[in-house]
Amino acid sequence: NVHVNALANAHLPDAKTSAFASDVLAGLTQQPKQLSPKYFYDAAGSDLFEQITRLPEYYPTRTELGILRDRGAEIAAIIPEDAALIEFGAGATTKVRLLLENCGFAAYVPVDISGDFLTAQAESLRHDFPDLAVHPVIADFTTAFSLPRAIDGKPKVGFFPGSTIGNFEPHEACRFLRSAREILGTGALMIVGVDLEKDERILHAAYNDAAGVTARFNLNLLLRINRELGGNFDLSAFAHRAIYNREQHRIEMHLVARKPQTVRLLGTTIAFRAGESIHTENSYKYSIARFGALARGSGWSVQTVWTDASEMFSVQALVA
Ligand code: AVI
Repeated sequence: NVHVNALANAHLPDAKTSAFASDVLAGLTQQPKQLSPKYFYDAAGSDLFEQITRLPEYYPTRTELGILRDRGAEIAAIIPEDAALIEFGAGATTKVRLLLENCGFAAYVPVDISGDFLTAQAESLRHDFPDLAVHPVIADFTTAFSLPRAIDGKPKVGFFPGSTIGNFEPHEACRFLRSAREILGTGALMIVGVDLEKDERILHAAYNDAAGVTARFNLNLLLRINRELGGNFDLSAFAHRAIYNREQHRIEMHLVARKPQTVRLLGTTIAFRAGESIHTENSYKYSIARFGALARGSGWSVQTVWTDASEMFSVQALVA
């Protein structure tokens, strides 16, 4: 029986691959063509994103870190005693370490879909914060999940840094904040990193870096499709384009066909006109007023907004 299953499985992609496959097929056969930015983050894409966060033009990561560092005491002052910190999505631990150092949390609950990543992260935090109870949860943080019983009765503080909320459509951001409100419960706090509207030239440079790392990050999506779904995209036939859409307050990333071409994947032929684009990402930029309205519409109210001196980025404390 085991043998038969192994054979059968050799021909069946796992559930993750098939969700990727059906999303890619649906996205590339609609007009205009689009792909979800959540698929950027395979191993190579996560590594390229790490490189982006260190680029001179990419201000968000270092600006947010500066706010968390400079306002550490003020943030600590609003955190109740014995609280549990619940991080939605677990990336590099740099930001959460700042909160843990400043605020004296009793427990830390990183929530992420990637179990391997969580285990490694939990290990290093347990080592560096021996008094902290670390309870990783493997789950898709955009949908409902249960918190570990071990933090029952503790005050809850959510953490969603990096302006990842800006990669959601506004209705998705609203749904996410509502779901977080349900999971964390009445009286909870939520600390969210939100990128702000600013001079378009700064935005343009941040997503069109001189070293071309963002272009590689964008094009890596086609490489991933080739590798995991047996596609035959010619990467040299697509160009990275990032533009600011003023009406929608968002950076849009596209991959633009340099010439007419067809691509085969998963038994389907996809035709591209010269100049036709695949829309791969939106990165919404908020005014403080517009984010406040979004938060209120999702069952939260804004308690405090911290920004850097140039008001490039904000860290906002929401209360349920
Ligand atoms: C992860 N996210 C907040 C990044 C952003 O700025 O929207 C992803 C990114 N895309 C291009 N550069 C960085």
